Amino acid sequence: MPPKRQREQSAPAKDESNARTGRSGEGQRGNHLTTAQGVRLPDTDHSLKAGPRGPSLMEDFHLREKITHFDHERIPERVVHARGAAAHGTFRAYGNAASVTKAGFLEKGRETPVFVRFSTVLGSRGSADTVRDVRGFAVKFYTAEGNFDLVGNNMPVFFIQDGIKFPDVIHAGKPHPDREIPQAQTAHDTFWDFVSLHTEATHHVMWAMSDRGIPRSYRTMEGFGVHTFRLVNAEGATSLVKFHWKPVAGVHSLVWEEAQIAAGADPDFHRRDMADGIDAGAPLEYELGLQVMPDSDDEMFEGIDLLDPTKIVPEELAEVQLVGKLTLDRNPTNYFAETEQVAFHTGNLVPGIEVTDDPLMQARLFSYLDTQLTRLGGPNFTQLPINCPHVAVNDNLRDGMHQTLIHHGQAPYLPNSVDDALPTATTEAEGAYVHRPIEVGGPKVRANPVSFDDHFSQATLFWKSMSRIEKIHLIEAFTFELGKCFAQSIQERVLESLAQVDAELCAAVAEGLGLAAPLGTPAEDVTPSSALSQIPAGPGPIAGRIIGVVATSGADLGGIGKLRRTVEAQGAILRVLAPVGGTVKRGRGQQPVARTFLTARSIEFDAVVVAGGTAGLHDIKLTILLQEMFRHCKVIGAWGDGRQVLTDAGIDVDAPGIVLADEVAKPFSAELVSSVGLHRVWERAERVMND
Ligand code: HDE
Repeated sequence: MPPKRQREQSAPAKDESNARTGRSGEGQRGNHLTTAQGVRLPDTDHSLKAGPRGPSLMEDFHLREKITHFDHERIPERVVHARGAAAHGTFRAYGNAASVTKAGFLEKGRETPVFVRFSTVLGSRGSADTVRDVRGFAVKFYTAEGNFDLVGNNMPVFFIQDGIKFPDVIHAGKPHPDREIPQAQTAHDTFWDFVSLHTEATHHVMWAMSDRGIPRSYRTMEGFGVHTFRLVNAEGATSLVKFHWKPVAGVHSLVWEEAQIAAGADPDFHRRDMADGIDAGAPLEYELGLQVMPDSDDEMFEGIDLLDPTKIVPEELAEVQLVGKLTLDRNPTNYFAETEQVAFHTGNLVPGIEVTDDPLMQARLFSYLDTQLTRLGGPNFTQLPINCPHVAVNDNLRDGMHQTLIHHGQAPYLPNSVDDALPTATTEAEGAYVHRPIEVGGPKVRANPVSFDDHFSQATLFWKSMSRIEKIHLIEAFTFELGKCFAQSIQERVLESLAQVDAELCAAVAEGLGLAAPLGTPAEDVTPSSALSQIPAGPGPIAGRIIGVVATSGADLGGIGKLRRTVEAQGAILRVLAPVGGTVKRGRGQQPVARTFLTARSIEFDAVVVAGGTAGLHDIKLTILLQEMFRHCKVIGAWGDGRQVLTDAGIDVDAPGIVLADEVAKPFSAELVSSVGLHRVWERAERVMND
C-alpha cells in the first residue's frame, strides 16, 4: 500500500457537532463569496476608491467589515495551558466499574464521544511543544448524562497543596515581568525561588525534572486526575478514587538535547506527531484506570493523606484497575473553533463522580468557569459546538453576550404555572445529580492539616524508584535548570531541599553547580515503586512511531518495500530520506521521498536505517543526523552496503542497538521492530556519555 502523504492540514470534513447547535452551524454554505450579511460580492482584492489612485471610501462596507472582523480574530489565550493540540475520539467502557460508580459512561460496552486537549502549562500559544514542562491531559466526555470533564496532567502530583497559591506558582514560572523572558520554561530564578520557599513543591519538581517533563509524544504520556475523587455506586456506597490514563504505546520521553533541537527545528513537534499519526491510521490509545481506596472519615490510606495533591498512592498499595479504553482517531476540522474554544471545567461532573475537599481541587472548581467568562466572552460558551453536551439541554439560563439560541416561552423560572410548569426537576432515580450528604464542619481557619507537613518522603520515593539512566537525567536536568539561575542563594536553597530527598542527588547537582552539598535527613524507610520508572520491561507496540530509511536512486527498493509492509502492518510510519525530493527510482520501481537531508532532522525518527545500494553516499547533514541518532541512543540499522554509509559517518557499527543484515529479511525487520518497541538503546548510554 503506498504511504499516505503527510499533510500540514487535514482535509475539510463536515463536523457532526455542528448539528447540535440547533442551526446548521456550518462555516461555509453555498459557493459564492458573500459578506457576513449574505450579500454576494464581485471582488475582494480592491477597495472602493475615488478613482484608481484616489482615497478609499467610507462607503466600502466590504472593506470595513473584512478589516474589522480580522482585527478581532484573536481571543485571549489561556492564562495557563495556552499552547495545546487536540483530537476527537471515543471512550469504550469495559463494564467493570459498577461496584464503585453508577456513572453511565462506565457501563459495559458504552461508547462515549470524547474530545481531548493536550497542552504545556507555561508557554504562550505560539511557544514550542518540547519544552520541559508539565503537560495537560484534559478529556471531555460527551456522556448520555451530560458532559464530564477529567482535567488532568501527565504528572500525578502538583506543586502546591492549596489553590490559593496557584497565581503565585504561575507568576513564578511564567517569564519575568520586566523583559518577558524566558519563554515556556522553568529554568530561571523566580521558579526556583518559589519552589525552594514552598518545599511542598519538591515532589512535583522531581517529576518535572525527570524524563516525564519532555515526553516523546502525546501518544506516550500517562495521564492523571491528580486529586482524589469520591465515586458513588448505584447503592449509594462511596469510594475514594484516583484516575489514571495508561498509554497503550508505553511511556516514553525525548532526551534533553532532542527536546532542545525540536524547539527550534520543529516547534510543532508534538502536535504534528499526533495529527500525522491519526492521518496515517495510527490512533492514540489509552486505558482508563482507577485506584480505589476505601472511603473513611479521615480520608487517609496507608498513612497517605488522600486530600494532599502532592502525594501519590503507589500502585503497589492500590492496584490500577483498567475500566475502559480511549481511542483518539479524528483530527479537529478547525483549530480555533474546537481546540481553542473548548472549555474544560473540573465542575463538569456526572452522577456517580464527586469531588473531595482537596483544597487544590476546591479552588479549581471556581477557576475554570470564571476564566472562561473572559476568555470566551461571556456566559454562553456552552453553546459553542465543541462545548455543547450531546444530550438535551433545558437550563433556564437566558440572554447574555453571544446568545445564539432562540428560547421560547415566558417563564424561565421554576416552579412556574405559565409555561406548562416546564422544565421539570428530576429525582436521583430519574438521573439527577444529587450530592452525597457528606458531613462538613470545623472552625474557620487558614491552616493545613498536620498530615500536609511531609514535603520530602515521596520525592525520595520517586528518586529511589528511578533506574540509573533516569537518575542521571534527573541530575542533569536539575544542574541545567539551576545553572540558568543567577542568584547563588536560590541555588543553595534548592540544594537544601535536595539534601532532604537524597544525598547522592544533592551531591551530584551541587558538584555540577560548583557549590558545597548541604547535609540533610532524607526519609529512610521508603519502598521504591517500580510503576514510577518508565523504562519498559520488554518491547511495546510501535504504532505511530517513525522509521526513516536513507535511500538514493539505485537503492534496494525491494528491501524498502518489504520493510515498509512490515512496519506499516504494525501501525508505524516509514519515511524515505534522500538527498533530494521527488522519488527514488531503480528499474521500474520507485519510492516517494518524504524528507530530504535538508528538511530532515534526527528528532523526528525513532529509528533510521540505511538501505542497501547506497554505498558512497556522503552528506554532512546525514552524518549529523546519524550521529545525533547514535548519541540519543536510538536504533540505527543498515542492510547490504548501506553499512558503509554508517561507518563513513563515524558510527561504530559494533555498538549496542545497531541492527545490520545483508538484506531485508524477517530477522532484520523483527529485530528492528522490537528495538523500536524498547524505545531507546540505553545500553549505549554510558558509552555515549563517556565519548
Ligand atoms: Fe488548571 N487551569 N488549575 N490544573 N488546568 C486551567 O482553565 C487552575 C491544575 C489543567 O486544555 C485554566 O480554561 C487552578 C491541576 C489543564 O483547556 C484555569 C489550579 C491540574 C488545563 C486553571 C489549577 C490542572 C488547565 C486556564 C490550582 C491537573 C488546560 C484556562 C487550584 C490535575 C485545559 C482554562 C484545556 C487550565 C486553573 C491546577 C490541569 C486558569 C486555579 C492540579 C489540563 O482555570
